[in-house]
Order: sequence, then structure tokens, then C-alpha cells
Amino acid sequence: MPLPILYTFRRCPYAMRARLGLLLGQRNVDIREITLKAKPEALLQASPKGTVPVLVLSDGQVISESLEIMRWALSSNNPLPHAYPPLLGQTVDEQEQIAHLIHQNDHEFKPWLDKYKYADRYPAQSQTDYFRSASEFLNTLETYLNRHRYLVNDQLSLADYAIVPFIRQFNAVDPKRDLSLSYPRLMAWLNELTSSEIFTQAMNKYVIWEAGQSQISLLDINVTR
Ligand SMILES: N[C@@H](CCC(=O)N[C@@H](CS)C(=O)NCC(=O)O)C(=O)O
Repeated sequence: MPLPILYTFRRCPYAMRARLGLLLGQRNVDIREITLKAKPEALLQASPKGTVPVLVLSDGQVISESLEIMRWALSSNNPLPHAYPPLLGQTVDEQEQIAHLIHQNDHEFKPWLDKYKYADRYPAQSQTDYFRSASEFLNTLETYLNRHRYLVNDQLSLADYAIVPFIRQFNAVDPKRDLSLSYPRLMAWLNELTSSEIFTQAMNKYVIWEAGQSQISLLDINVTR
């Protein structure tokens, strides 16, 4: 049975989210690292909208949303389902909180993050204004982390893994700005998650895929290091 294929781009936080989900679920995939400037034909054929990540399952089914890839990776037909209820939320309330936080990240925070990161392309407001607008989400996360160790409760959930690549990107925009002064809990959370083994594994660098290249499997990290 061929492995599912993951089209991915290391600098894309959505793609990192998918890679984290697949690692959490211990789902092996054939990694195809791409660049957005030269998207391979095979990716566009699988998913004409042309965003990454895209997962092409062995039966041809295509999943082209990062959160759905995470959920697929942690779904109940997984060989280790007992490990996942805490990640997916154990109560309806937790499940709703996870979905709500990720929705806020993707639809409110991410557009501000892009403007803050590429402020020169968005001259309507200053970079400081974009920083301020984006910070509203950081305030929300800091409040949650004041209540418990991780975003939803004292255990890591899908929300932590789905959001951390975006906070990492935000924090990297201006290394001179010390976010730990205003967001001490959030920055401690960021450090903890980004120094974890699974994150390091997700950030592994791969050569850009070319048609005909031999398979590189996500779980076989010795091949890729
Ligand atoms: N909602 C999508 C968003 C994915 C997305 O926007 N990815 C960006 C890269 S971070 C992309 O592929 N953009 C296409 C392009 O820039 O051509 C998901 O969650 O997977």
C-alpha cells in the first residue's frame, strides 16, 4: 500500500500544523516539500486551490485543510486511539473551546500576523498598528494560560499544537521586541512547545520535491536528517 502523500512547505504555519498532527498520530506519509513560487503540477492536480498543506490518501481522497489533516491523523481508526481524547478535548465544552481558539487564530489573528510581518506591503497602517491589532489574540492566549498550564486545560490539546506555529512566526518577526515582558506565560508556553522533540521533528528540513524522486517518509527521520 503506498503511503499517503503530504505536500508541505516548511515556512508555512498551516503546513507545520499538519506535520505536527501527523507526528502526534504517528501517521507515516511521503513528504513532498514544495516552494510556493513553483508549485508542482501534481499538487495543483490534486488540489486546484493550490494551498499547502495537502494530503493525498492512498485511496485518492484529498484533504486540503490543515485542521482536517490534523483531525484525520488523530481520528478514531488510528491504531492508538486511546492516546487522543485529551488532544481532541474530553468534554463538549473543551471541544468547542479548541475549535473556537483555532478559528480565532486562522480568521482574526492570521490576517494581522501577515500584515505585521509584511507591513511594507500594507501601507494603510503602520507596523506598530498591525502589532497592536494582532496582540489582541496574544492577550486572549495569555489569559487562558493564566488559568491553566496549556490553552484549554492542564493537558496539551489540538489547540496548542494548531496555534503554536503561528505564535512562533509572530515572535520571529522582530527579534528585538521582547514579548515575554507583556506575555510571560505565552512566551514560556512557546519555548516549551518549540523545544519539544515533536516540534523539532516537525521542523525537519527536506529537499524540494521533484517528480520521480524517491519517497521520503515522515516517520523515518534518519533518512531525512
Ligand atoms: N485554510 C488553509 C490555509 C492554507 C494556506 O493558506 N497556506 C498558504 C501558505 S502558508 C498557501 O499555500 N498559500 C498559497 C500561495 O501563497 O500561493 C489550511 O488551513 O490549510
